[in-house]
Amino acid sequence: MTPRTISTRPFTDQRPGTSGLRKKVTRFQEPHYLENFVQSIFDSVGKLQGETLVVGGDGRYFNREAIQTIIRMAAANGIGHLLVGRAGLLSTPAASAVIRKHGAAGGIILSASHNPGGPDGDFGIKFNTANGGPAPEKITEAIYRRTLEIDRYLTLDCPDLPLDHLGSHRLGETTVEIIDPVADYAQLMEALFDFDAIRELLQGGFTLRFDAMHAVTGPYAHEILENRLGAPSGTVMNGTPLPDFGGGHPDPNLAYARELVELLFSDDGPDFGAASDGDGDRNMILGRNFFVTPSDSLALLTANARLVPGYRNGIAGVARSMPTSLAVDRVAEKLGIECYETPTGWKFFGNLMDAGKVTLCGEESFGTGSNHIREKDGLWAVLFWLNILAARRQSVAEIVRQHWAEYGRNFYTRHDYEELEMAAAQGVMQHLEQQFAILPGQQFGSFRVTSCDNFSYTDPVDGSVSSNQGIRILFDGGSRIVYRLSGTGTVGATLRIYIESYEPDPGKQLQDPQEALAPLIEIAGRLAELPARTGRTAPSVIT
Ligand code: VG1
Ligand code: CO
Repeated sequence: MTPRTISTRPFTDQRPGTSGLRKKVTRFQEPHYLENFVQSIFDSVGKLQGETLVVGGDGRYFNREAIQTIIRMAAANGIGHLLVGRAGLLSTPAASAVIRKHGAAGGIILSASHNPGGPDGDFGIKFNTANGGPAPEKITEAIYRRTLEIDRYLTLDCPDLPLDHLGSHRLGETTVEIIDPVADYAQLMEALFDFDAIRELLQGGFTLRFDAMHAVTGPYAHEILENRLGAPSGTVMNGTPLPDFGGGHPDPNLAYARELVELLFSDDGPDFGAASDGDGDRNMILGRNFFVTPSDSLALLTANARLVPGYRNGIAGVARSMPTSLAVDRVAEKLGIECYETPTGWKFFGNLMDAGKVTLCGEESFGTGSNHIREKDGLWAVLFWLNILAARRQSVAEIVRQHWAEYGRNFYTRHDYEELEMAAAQGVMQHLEQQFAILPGQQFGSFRVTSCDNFSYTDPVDGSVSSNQGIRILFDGGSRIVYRLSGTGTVGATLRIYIESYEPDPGKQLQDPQEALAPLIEIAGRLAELPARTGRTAPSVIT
């Protein structure tokens, strides 16, 4: 089998965003589009020849075709050993676990995460390095530069491989192994959590539902929650991965996981509910009649980590993305550990974990994880919660309220304005920056601005600098407004506004966040001149 060289020409829109390259499926289906990006990975990453590479995706439309293409190209490029998830499936956290366990040089993950799928939906591809984490900016920028000059790629002429059956195949010098996508991951979860205690909790009448949203976590949740932990069948909802996610939006939040939310907020709903996203790295945690904000969840996991076997010896430090609420900072302070503030996107946590500086990390966007892998991990967060619930035997609501009473509550909300015109969105950001000189000291109702900046991060491990990571306006008493433009959308621009205030008084902690934050929400809109600049009077999504 001799590799074939195909000539090609660059596409100019292949710069990876917050989490890989995301575009419409139709763009990826254009001749050479996927191939150019994959070859650019092989050309710029180096050291992959003869090595092991992991390949899998979230099962969305075009996943199988893309995997067959990548297998041929990987073989033509001299990759030694390919590990491919059966049916082309690997959740993002499972891919990270497999890379680490098998000492792979990296992995290619096909996913557009929570973005809708199907022929008119989105597709995505990202490269993870040998530590199992998303490639850092240095590498994604090198890949991008390569896409701008590429003039050929390598492939093989060979039939499609049977992805649905476990087994080993040989393509020239390359072996391709179709692996069970769940096994390594499930084993890792058993090593971290007290499965016996969770099993006992479930036997004692505690009820739960997990919504896989017809995305990749279905098989993982069936195996772990139902088979290994003994939850009754039916615990996992929407558990069959579908190429179009059943027409839904596989984003685990109050807006898109409606079915689950209604169940948890009904009269005789289950005690616990959770959902994950398209590629299995996000999580939403619900108690009966109770929603846990992701920022609070990170703080709670940190405060309760010693109840979990995998973290019994304590945690080295924590990290959160800049827009994530300051709730975890207060826990870190009490524990006497470091809390790092990074730009949005999991790739910024990798160095901190590799250097042993942090154990837990999280983002406000329903992402939580730890140094067990180098990606955020949806089911891991669910198991962490179940382990805490098994140890404390209190309801989710009780646990969270106690936490607020002890540490204070960070009221938090995110307002997204989707599909704005790029120029209008950039205009908002420029307008805000232009006010930096005059804002400090200004009074807005009862809020006084203390400082503002455009967040810039210097990685404490390798010294690399990432600037322009979001505008922060800080007020007296710990309130904040943060503005940033999304790096995962595929249509126009998405403006995210993150709003937060701190309430230490337990008597005032039970308000609805939208009400508690109403004055700040108003200030956020006024400062950004939203209606005039974007024509919008309300956000597209509130989380
Ligand atoms: C969003 C979230 C960010 C997350 C990223 C990838 O990015 O805000 O916190 O890391 O998605 O998550 P952005 O640039 O659109 O705000 V996933 O589950 O989509 O891989
Ligand atoms: Co995701």
